[in-house]
Amino acid sequence: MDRLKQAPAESRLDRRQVVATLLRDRADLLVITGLGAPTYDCAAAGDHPNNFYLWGAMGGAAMLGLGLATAQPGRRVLVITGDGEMLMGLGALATIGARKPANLSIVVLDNERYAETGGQRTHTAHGVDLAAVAAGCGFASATTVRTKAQVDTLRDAVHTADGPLFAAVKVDPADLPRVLPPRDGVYLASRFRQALLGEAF
Ligand SMILES: Cc1ncc(C[n+]2csc(CCOP(=O)(O)OP(=O)(O)O)c2C)c(N)n1
Ligand SMILES: [Mg+2]
Repeated sequence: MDRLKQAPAESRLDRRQVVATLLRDRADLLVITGLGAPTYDCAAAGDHPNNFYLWGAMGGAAMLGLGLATAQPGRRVLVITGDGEMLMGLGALATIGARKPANLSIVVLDNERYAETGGQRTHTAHGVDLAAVAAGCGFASATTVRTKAQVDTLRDAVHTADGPLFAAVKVDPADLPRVLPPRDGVYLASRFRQALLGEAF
């Protein structure tokens, strides 16, 4: 028996398809990505100046999203990150629950692994329920997503629903080919600021 066996294979979504769906017709959505595979997934869906990729700062993606959503209440902000990254900054969910930014969504691509560093099992492989944590922190919506239909619903909620919204999307743990967006942090920050604030920032 495969000791790494987790949920039935048919219930594990393709992370690249999930992200492509979430970013379909993205309009002026602002996107923060957690380091590693979630960054590659967003790059695979198409590099965009409204993407800010975290190449490090593990544990900081949700908090960066909170800061951005607070500074830009008129824009919708989506954080796409991994379960390992989210678990490292779990306290962010409490702060977001307390602040309740209506324009912020946190989507965790939950493969129950630290894929980037060799596939070690994370706490979610041992029963930790991230959506339950977010619900307990006071998120307006907190769900575990397992089907394509739920991903479609999530895409619309990210664009229209009152948040803060949280979703743990159960994805296949396959290690996919890397798609690397720009890696220069100064360039990425300047590009993002210019796209958001215009030439005069
Ligand atoms: C502070 C810190 N600790 C550890 C690492 C090494 N590291 C980089 S990505 C990663 C795993 C990320 O796992 P997850 O967020 O679940 O993404 P996945 O690759 O599984 O999609 C780790 C441990 C790091 N970059 N920074
Ligand atoms: Mg993971």
